[in-house]
Amino acid sequence: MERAALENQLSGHVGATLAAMSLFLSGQAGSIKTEQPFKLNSGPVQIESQPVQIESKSVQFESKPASQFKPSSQDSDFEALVAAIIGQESNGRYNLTNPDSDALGACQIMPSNLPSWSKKHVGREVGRDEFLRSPSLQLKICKGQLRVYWQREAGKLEELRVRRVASTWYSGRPNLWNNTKPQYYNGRRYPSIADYTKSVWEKYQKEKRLNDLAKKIVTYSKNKGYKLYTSPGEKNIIYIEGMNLDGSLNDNALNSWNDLRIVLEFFEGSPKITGIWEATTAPGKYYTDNPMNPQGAAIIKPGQYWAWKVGTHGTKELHSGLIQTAGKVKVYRDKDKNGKRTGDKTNSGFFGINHHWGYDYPQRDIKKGAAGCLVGRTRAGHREFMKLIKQDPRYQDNQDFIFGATIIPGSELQN
Ligand SMILES: [Ca+2]
Ligand SMILES: [Ca+2]
Repeated sequence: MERAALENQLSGHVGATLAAMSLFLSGQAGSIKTEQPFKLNSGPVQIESQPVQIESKSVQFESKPASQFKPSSQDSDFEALVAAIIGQESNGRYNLTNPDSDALGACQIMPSNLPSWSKKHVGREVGRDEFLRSPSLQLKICKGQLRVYWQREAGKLEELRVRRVASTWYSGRPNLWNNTKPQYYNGRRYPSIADYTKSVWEKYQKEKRLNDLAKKIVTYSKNKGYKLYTSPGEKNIIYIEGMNLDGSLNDNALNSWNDLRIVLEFFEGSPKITGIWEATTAPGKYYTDNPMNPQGAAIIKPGQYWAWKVGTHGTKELHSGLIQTAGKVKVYRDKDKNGKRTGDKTNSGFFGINHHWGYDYPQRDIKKGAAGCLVGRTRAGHREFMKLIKQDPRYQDNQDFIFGATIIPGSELQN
């Protein structure tokens, strides 16, 4: 029934994914003088609205149960640095080349460094074309070299360490990490070193917050007896209620896109958030006040359900979504129209509780964008979500694959 409610009003704002939130700050002309010729090592900053790309999808990992995952914090800090550099340099585009410098790949390595760095980190010289074709080679070489710089800065305060490594990556010189002089290459302006290292530091912190959130989801799921799939490429779909994109809690008020839609995957046994978007698990005010069902608007009960297949959602603005055709879900009926579950009756069944998009409605107004479904705010974000989950090998093997989703109250996750 609720699916009929998702008639679409067009409007509004372009969505902000987490990636888009960390837009690079452009540089201000500064007064510090660079004493040696500037050795630009990297390409332009790529700004795209995409889920955070953390690791190459083409790297093959062994699958391990979540319970065996115990990384040292040291390693996870280094992994966050690598992800931050890749995010800064290319936003995860392994085939990228820079038109000014010919910097190569996801980490934007200079071609002049490739022979020696590849020999050092993979034991042989790797050519330009092979390098660009192989994300796993790129990662080995990039991580090998970054680890040299990372270890060189060991013992420094975290921010200084990260920014000195970033400065070395960008300019060849750690001491210039706070240099605000604008940089040029082939007449084109690039960020100052200070802006570059600041942006890498911000990405690094965001990466660590997401990794912390991923670990909390794993711990919570284990405690609840929820299933998480850990084999390569398998996607776990999670909704967290009352949580912002930076992992902080909000008041989960009625009629705001104040929940998260997350895709969580495992790499080498380690949980990673590979997609995160604004969402709602609750109906907006319109359908709370004007429910499709006389017993009240549906608010899905937190839990884990196996209920969805890929299909088409909507009546006017048809789009690919996850459609509740494969299993029952339990919902509260918000008969008292207060947007809260407390005291409401529950029922279980097929209610058309689909995963669809929210027509780019403003962050603080759900309008008619949600009537009880699991809704990602923006069209673009929803397309990214669908593209990502369709890469799940189980779906690739079987288009009738049944997707699960777990709905978690954010306040429980933080405990
Ligand atoms: Ca909410
Ligand atoms: Ca209620």
